[in-house]
Amino acid sequence: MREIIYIQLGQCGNQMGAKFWEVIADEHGLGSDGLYRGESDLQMERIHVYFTEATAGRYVPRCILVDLEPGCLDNIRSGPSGDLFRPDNFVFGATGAGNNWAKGHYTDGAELTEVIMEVVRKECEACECIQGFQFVLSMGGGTGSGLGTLMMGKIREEYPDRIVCPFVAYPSPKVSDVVVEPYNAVLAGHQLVDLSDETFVIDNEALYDICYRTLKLSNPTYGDLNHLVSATMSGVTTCLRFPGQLNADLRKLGTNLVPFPRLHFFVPGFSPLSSRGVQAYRSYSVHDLTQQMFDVRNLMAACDPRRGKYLTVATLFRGRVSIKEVDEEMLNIQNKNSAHFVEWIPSNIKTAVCDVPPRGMRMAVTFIGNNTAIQEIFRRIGEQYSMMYRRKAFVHWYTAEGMDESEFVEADSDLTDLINEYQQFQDVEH
Ligand SMILES: Nc1nc2c(ncn2[C@@H]2O[C@H](COP(=O)(O)OP(=O)(O)OP(=O)(O)O)[C@@H](O)[C@H]2O)c(=O)[nH]1
Ligand SMILES: [Mg+2]
Repeated sequence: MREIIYIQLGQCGNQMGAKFWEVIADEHGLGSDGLYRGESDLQMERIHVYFTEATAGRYVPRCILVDLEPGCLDNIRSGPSGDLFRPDNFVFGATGAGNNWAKGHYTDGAELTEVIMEVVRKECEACECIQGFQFVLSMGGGTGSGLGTLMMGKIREEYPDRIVCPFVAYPSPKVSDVVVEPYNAVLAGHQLVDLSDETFVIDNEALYDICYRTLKLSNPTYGDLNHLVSATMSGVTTCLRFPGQLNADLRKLGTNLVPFPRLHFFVPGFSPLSSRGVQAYRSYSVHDLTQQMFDVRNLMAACDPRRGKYLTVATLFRGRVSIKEVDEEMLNIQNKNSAHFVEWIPSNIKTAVCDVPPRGMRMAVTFIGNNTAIQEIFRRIGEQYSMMYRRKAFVHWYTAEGMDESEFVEADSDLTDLINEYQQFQDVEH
């Protein structure tokens, strides 16, 4: 068995994570009490990747819920899937990190790491052979980004050969108006370059635009944004959770998608898009889905792949689709857009098919792209960062937590290097 341990931190991490667990528990036939009521062997075959079998046929998410304040975890506990989680796996502090990365990383958060590691160890002891750790967090707050990246470092030390795979939400002024978010995002991003093997970049700017423009929601809530996130997260983990060959574990996914160790920031996408509580009324063909998934409007990160090049791509069709048709459509789209795929990695698009569609849909497709255009997100945040840092605005909040000011400079220059590396591979001809 190849188990995954899942750690969700901070408000955003816990809200997105809770939604993910609701969706996948349902996909695997589990009720909110963790009991199996499903109808297909496919649901059970690899259930151990994400769930531990407890007593009396109950399945429990292998999930650790962390926050530096209790409010969000209280909501989850009393919410629709609150009973699903193991009560011992809720780890929380009293006061929050106040949107300060240094508080999460160096002071208040650091005090909680041993407690969290104890829970991690207990989970690991109950596993046969863990494949890796997934993290879910926001880049813009203090807890998820600060304590989250600190925990990645601790996990790296204690489990050096396991895969670290975070899902991170980048901040957007369209969604949140906390002024220091670019600081937190750049400081955390610097850590991700080294500590993560495979990073899924979720971007609130893109989620907002999808809700506003495509789904016509004039005032999107976090519930609306997280509906898109949970559809995407359930999609990208399908290969890990259901039987199949391609990208069947985190290591294989990394081998196929990461051509250079630092360039491990993926743009996820999903099609068809639908809003919460509304099912897709249209029925889509494989052709429609293939066209849509490569469309910039279906990507969960605000960057335009037409301005960059795909290093690698993994796609996953779900539902009863004809594999022959999928192959033809994929070949077609590659031929038409060959200029957007680097020539020096032959067959850099991998496609898998899983028979089980998402709930309420006949078929759907998930997309994972490693595209050099991801640099647009780093540039956007980097510019906001530089404007403030030029005047050293708000820096004292960080140094007051014992953070050395040089870390601001290092983090920024590391991100500039990363941008340049993407650019360099974008420019390579052969
Ligand atoms: N997509 C999405 N983004 C969220 C959600 N909740 C918060 N965010 C974003 O996350 C950032 C704020 O981070 P939080 O996760 O609230 O912060 P935290 O990790 O709890 O840290 P502190 O509250 O500072 O201790 C902002 O960019 C918000 O827009 C959510 O449920 N979904
Ligand atoms: Mg918080």
